[in-house]
Parts: sequence; C-alpha cells; structure tokens
Amino acid sequence: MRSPETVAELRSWHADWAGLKVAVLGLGVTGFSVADTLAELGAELLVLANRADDETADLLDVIGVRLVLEDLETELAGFAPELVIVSPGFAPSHPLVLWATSRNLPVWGDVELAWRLRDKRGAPAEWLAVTGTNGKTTTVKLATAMVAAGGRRVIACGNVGVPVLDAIRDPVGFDALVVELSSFQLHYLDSMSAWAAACLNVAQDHLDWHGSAEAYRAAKAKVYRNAKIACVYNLEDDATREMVEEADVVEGCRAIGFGLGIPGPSDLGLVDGIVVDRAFLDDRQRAAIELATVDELTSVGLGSPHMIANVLAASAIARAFGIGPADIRSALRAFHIDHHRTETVAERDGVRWVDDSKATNPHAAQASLSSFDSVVWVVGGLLKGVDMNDIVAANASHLRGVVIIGVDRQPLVEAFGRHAPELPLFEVKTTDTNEVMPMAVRLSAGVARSGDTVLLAPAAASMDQFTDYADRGNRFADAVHEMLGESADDDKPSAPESEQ
Ligand code: UMA
Repeated sequence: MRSPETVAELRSWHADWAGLKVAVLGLGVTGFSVADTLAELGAELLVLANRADDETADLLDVIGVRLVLEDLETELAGFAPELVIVSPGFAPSHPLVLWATSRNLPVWGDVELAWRLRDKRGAPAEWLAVTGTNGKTTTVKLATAMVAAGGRRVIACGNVGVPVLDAIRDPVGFDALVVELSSFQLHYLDSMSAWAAACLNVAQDHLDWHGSAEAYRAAKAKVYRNAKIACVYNLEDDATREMVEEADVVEGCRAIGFGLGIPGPSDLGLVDGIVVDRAFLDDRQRAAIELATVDELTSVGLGSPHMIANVLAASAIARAFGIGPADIRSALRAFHIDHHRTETVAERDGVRWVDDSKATNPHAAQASLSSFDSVVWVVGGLLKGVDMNDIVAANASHLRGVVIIGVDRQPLVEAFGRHAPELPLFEVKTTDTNEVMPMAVRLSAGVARSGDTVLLAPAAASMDQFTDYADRGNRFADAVHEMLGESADDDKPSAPESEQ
C-alpha cells in the first residue's frame, strides 16, 4: 500500500503509476477520461457510479476496467484505494467522498490528474485558466480564437466539454490549453500553476454543492494560486481583486485588471468606444494599444456590456501569452457567438422574443434583464438553493409580466408576492416537458405589448424539465415559431458545452 505522501509525489506521465490502486468516482465524460488515462498507465482501477449510460459502461468494459453501480461504499472499502479521483458532480459532502477524506486518502479531481500528467509529449503546453460565475465559456472561446489567430496550437478544454485529460493526450500536441474551470473542478485542484489565470466575476451559485457562499468563493480563488505571468481580474468586481491580492503567485506574476472604464496602467478597458490594452506595452504610463472598436464588437454580437467584459478578459489572457493586437482584432472580427446567449429568435408586432437559456443563475439573468427596457420574463427551473429576492426586487419596475416555469416555483412566487404584488404573474404547472414552453409562450404572448421583449432568462438550471439549457432554449424557440406560424430555424444548435 502506497502512502498518501508517496502518491503526492506522482507528478509526471513518466512516474510510476503502474499498479496504483485508484478509485474513480463517476462515469460521465470526466470519469471515462480518467479511467481511460489511468488504464493506459497500468493503474489498478475501480469505477464507482450511481448511474452510467450503457455506451460508456460498454467502453469501460472494452478497456478492461471494472465498474460498480451498487453497494458503492462497501465496494469502495473492499477495494481499499490508494488514491480517489472525483468527477465534478460529486460534492464534498457525498458519502463516497467523505469516506475517502475521513481516511486522509488523497482526493483529486480530473484536472489535478491532468496537471500532473501534462508532460506526456515532452514540453507541456502552458495553461490559460478561466473561471467565474458567468461568461466562462464565451471568454474561453474568445481566448482560444485569439491564440489560434496568433499561429499557436491551442485547444479549449475543461468545463467547456473536452476533458483536460483528453487535451493532454491529444497526439497533435499544443502550445496552450485554454482551460475552463468550474468551481467544482477548482475545489479538487491544488497543483496547477497557470501561465495566466482569470476569474471573471463572482456571484452566488452552486450553494447546494459547496455548502456556503464562502466555500464557493474559496474554490474560485484557487484559479490564481501559483499563477506565473498574469492574474486577470475584474475591476468592477471587488471579490476578484481581493482574490488576486490574497493569492500566492510565482514571483513576477502581474495583476491585470479589466473593466468598461478608462484603463489605468496594467489594465485593459475602453476609451471613446475603443477597446484598449494599457498593460502589455512598455510605455504603459503614457500610451495604450488599440485592440478593436465597440462597433466592430457589436457587429459580431459582442457589443453588450457583459460581452465586452468577456472580450477584455480574453484579450488580457491572449496578450499575456504574447499574442499581437492585429491577431486579436482578426479573431474578434471572425468570431461567432454561441446559441442561447441573448439570442433573438423572432420579432413580430413590435415584440422581440429572446432566448437566453444559458442564464442559469441570477447573475447571468441580471445581465440580460438589464439589456431590455420592458420585459415579460420567463423564469424558473432548478434554483440550486440561490435566493431570488434580490433579482426580483431589482427588476420589478421594468417587467410587464412574469411567467414562472420549473419545479421550484414557490420561492419565485413568494419573491414576486413580496416585491411586485401587482405584476401579472403566471405559473406553468404542467409536468409534461412537451407542454412547458408552448404554454409559457402562449401566456407571454397574452401579456406582451409592442416594444416589449419576452425574455427566457431562467436564472436557474434546466435539468428538472429539460435535457440541458440547449434543449430548453430550442424548445422555447420552437414554441415561439409555432405560435407565430413561422418555420423553425434550420441551423438548430446541438448539445451545450456547459451548464452553469
Ligand atoms: N455521478 C454519480 N453520483 C453523483 C454524481 C455523479 O454517480 O452524485 C456519476 C454518474 O455516473 C454520472 C456521472 O457521475 O453519469 C456524471 O459526472 P459529472 O456530473 O461529474 O459530469 P461529467 O459528465 O463528468 O461532466 C463534467 C462537468 N459536469 C459537472 O460539473 C456537473 C461538465 O460540465 C464538463 O463539461 C465535463 O465534466 C468536462 O470537464 C457540465 C456542467 O454543468 C456541462 N458544469 C457546471 C457549470 O458549468 O456550471 C459546473
């Protein structure tokens, strides 16, 4: 039996993983990538999960790894692992995780394992790490496009959908990985030393998983630990600045701020409608470099304040990695924003129908609510333990009406009763998934007036009634088109990258 100290010293693909007894918790995208990697390295594996889809279970069988789906705690104890690797869906309070932590066993996430194994192909890629409550995926895609425009080999991975272990094993090899990190992944990550690290913003989310707002913030703050070149933070979000101030970083690492105002030296920001870098140039006391204009951003759907903030953060990351201003500009001009992010799906009789299904928490929903004057708000889903009173109170004055969907409706009904008792309020009570959106759309149409926006910005996760946020958004758009008698959009998006 190897001691926790010996296991902690396994820091390379070429270290001695053979025969190491590893329990892998979960068999989704993450669990499979972990099992597949460690099988290649000759470890002795047991995968434990409450559920697994048949296809992944079959694949596991093909690579000769044992899976158990019942009596998990007994099986885990019987296996007596030397290391436990946890999928992000497993909260620290999960009985299997508690079993391991209470025995002082090393408990890592897949990203911790990937960091340790990143030298498979010789000189490892640098990591450009992005976290935050909202905007992660767009920022990761922007930064990836910028680094690629600069002629470097790069991949977006992590919470965006491609497990980091798949990226580090890719035969192509990369100069940089742009890694989207959720708070779950950060909780189980300790060794990473990113080239550049960014936390875009921090608002309440995932309190049920983390147990408290403090624990959620502490997980996010880990993105900056041991950063090498740049800690990118949001000048308009004090929590991100405080995280950078408190972080232990590699000597010489710089703090780079981004915000929508005029930038100080070492910041990126806006001057007269121009996106400028005042951080990555020698004469930053007196000069700044133009990266793009707000008009250019608007023409590719990146003109709203929160999108400009994402552009600034991505630019800071790319500039920290040595990408030139002309490459950043060309990446921005060619950028395509993903579906379900404040996407107008129809306009008829002065009413605009907008799908922001990606707004899976109040912070994201607030960003889109602020973009419209008079709104019929379609809200609700899995609230994840987050309080809805603030967002209801803050927006009551510019709502025409509200349509509440999802299984968790009561907290919303109460919040509206408290802060907007006069507002027309409708509940979609059906449990038939096929009926939820058609009903929500009919109710919205009944209350919307010319000049209004009907906004699907649920401020909640989708899994109570839909497969994921993309399914929720697609069904909304379909229902709108159906009601308006239009044919549905033919370039319908596929599965989402991540659900916040
Ligand atoms: N499982 C159990 N019991 C549990 C929880 C999970 O048995 O209590 C098992 C099941 O076998 C299940 C599997 O674990 O099939 C699922 O594992 P998982 O929930 O950790 O998800 P993965 O498929 O491994 O996907 C994860 C991320 N999922 C979560 O964090 C919940 C994906 O982000 C990510 O893209 C992927 O790793 C690759 O890194 C999703 C997400 O919703 C899309 N992220 C959240 C967000 O963005 O806010 C954090």
